Amino acid sequence: MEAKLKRNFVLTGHAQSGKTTLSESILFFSKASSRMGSVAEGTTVSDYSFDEIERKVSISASALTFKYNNLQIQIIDAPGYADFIGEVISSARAVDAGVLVIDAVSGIEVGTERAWEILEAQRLARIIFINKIEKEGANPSGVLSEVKERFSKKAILLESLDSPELIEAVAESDDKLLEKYLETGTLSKEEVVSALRKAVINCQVFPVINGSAVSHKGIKELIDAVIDYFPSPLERASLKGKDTKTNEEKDITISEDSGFFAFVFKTISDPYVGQLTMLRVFSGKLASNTSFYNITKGSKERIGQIYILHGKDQRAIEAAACGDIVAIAKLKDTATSDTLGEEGNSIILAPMKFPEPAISSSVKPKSKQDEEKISGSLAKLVIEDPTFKVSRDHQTKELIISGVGDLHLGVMIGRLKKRFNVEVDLGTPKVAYRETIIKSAQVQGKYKKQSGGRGQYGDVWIKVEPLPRGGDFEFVNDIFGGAIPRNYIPSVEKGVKLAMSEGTLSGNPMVDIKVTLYDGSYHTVDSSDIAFQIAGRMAFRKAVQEAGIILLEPIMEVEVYVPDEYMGQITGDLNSRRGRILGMDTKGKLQVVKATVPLAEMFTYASDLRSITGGRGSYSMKFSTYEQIPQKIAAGIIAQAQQAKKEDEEE
Ligand SMILES: Nc1nc2c(ncn2[C@@H]2O[C@H](COP(=O)(O)OP(=O)(O)O)[C@@H](O)[C@H]2O)c(=O)[nH]1
Ligand SMILES: [Mg+2]
Repeated sequence: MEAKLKRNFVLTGHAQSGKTTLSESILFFSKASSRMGSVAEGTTVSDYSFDEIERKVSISASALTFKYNNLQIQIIDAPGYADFIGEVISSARAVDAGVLVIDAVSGIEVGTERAWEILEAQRLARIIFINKIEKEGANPSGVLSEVKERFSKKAILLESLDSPELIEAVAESDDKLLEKYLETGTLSKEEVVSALRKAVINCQVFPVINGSAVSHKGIKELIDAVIDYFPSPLERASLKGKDTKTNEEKDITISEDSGFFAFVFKTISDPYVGQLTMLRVFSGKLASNTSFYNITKGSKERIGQIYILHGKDQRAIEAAACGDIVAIAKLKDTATSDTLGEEGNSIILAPMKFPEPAISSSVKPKSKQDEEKISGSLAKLVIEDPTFKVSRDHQTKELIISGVGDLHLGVMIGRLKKRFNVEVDLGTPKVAYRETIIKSAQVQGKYKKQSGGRGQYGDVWIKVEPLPRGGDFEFVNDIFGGAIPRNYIPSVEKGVKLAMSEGTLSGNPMVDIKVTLYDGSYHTVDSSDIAFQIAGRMAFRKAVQEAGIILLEPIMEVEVYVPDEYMGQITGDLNSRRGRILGMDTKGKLQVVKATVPLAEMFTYASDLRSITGGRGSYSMKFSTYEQIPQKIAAGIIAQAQQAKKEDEEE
């Protein structure tokens, strides 16, 4: 199928706004399904996995593919809960546009904002669907005003093409049209449609549609708008990549006839075929049973059958073409965030950035059999979910799992049991503290053992520098003139990474550090991979000591909804939790307090809020950033960690 006949978009928004139900309604309307499934009954095409059916919420993004009026439409239905935000981040990298679903009763919620930000970051064309308009208390016009105020004045109700507001907005996006409009006072229908299409693609107008997924209102309008105004894969926002040879930014050519170019946005596991790698083809074509070049890894990989997905159904296709979102089974070397193409191409797309896990918990296998299987099973879960991490506490030797929130960890434990038959006891969740540095330092790390027999020799000079929050880790090789042979550079990086994961002050991993390897020396006989790993680790440990270490803690963005009379108590309570009040707002009959609060202070919030408000308050929470822990509290955490370490050594 020609790329101009394809449309794809992500369905995104706050949890419970009706995205999955809307996807069912779209499938039903376009005759891709003969009956409409329901989330409550666990019969939707999109929420097909056992955990989604059990919990009645979307957990993983799933792809839906169908034909409508000779067009191929692909939808990714993304989950709305903050704990699964990683799915929205990756879905946004697979599509050309987004439909933002907002509940007409609740209006803009935390998840709505986050979804908007993610779509904005990829400059994706957007349609806003205000859902549940048939429900009591629905206020679509109020929601629209809120959208205009908080997101964009260019959010415009798509009621009729003669609405003066729409015509004006469209005219403003094009000088020639504006001139004609000012002169004649009108524009033809064709002019409005084609200019609106351009404006939507350029994010100058965001059409708004009112509707109801359960009573099939606004569904035809939505599908028509997707076809008329969303970009085809050839018209999407331009894509920029980095040339790995020159480090220059380059535009990606998007066309059906140029070389194959794709991005791996997700890896999922299927009970029958095993690991499925999901990719978006941006350019060119890839046939089944051939091979591609993994540009990120610099290696060629053979492939078998390519599939196009529709919920849990996999349809074998001969080839994946420009614009398609497809899956390939059992790839060996290809991972999420890799860029794929043809040999000789050196341009890669930026890897995805996911939130650091904010919450950790120890896991203890229940039986001997569980113990044998746990590491392998956890490793598989990590491959599928870039926001899920597994580590070992260096002091207690316990296995630690970390994730975005407690719901996230709960889902992972459920998967361990159901998919791998591994049962564990979960410890009390703990805050995932991090360490970082405050200034830069340059040091030498030298590992030398040259007394009799074959020796060991590795010598490196590195510079460490603080990165902004969320910067994670960067390793720069600045070696000139072969001071260290090329093959030992990855060894140094490995040693540095190991030291980073061990932490220094409190045993928590270090983050947001740039390490530049700029000098060193080697010995033709005694140098080895291991020697350079040790030297890298030594250098890093020394460098961070000189660079000043601080402790970081996760800070959450919290929204509390309460009746007016509790406002005083609620803000007082948030203050006592080291919270910072950002603002207050009214939503229907409720007051909304927005604040940032350290996660460490929020563990008992659900029950505390219940007792303050007699069950009338509710709240939502999402990870915001890591910030430095106040000195006094940090001192306590460090003392505790060192005590634990001491006890451990005495044992
Ligand atoms: N009244 C009403 N309820 C809806 C509508 N769309 C979805 N719902 C309900 O809202 C809840 C959440 O729906 P779901 O599709 O799972 O939302 P998602 O989390 O955004 O995918 C379910 O109970 C749906 O039945 C609608 O148009 N009107
Ligand atoms: Mg859903």
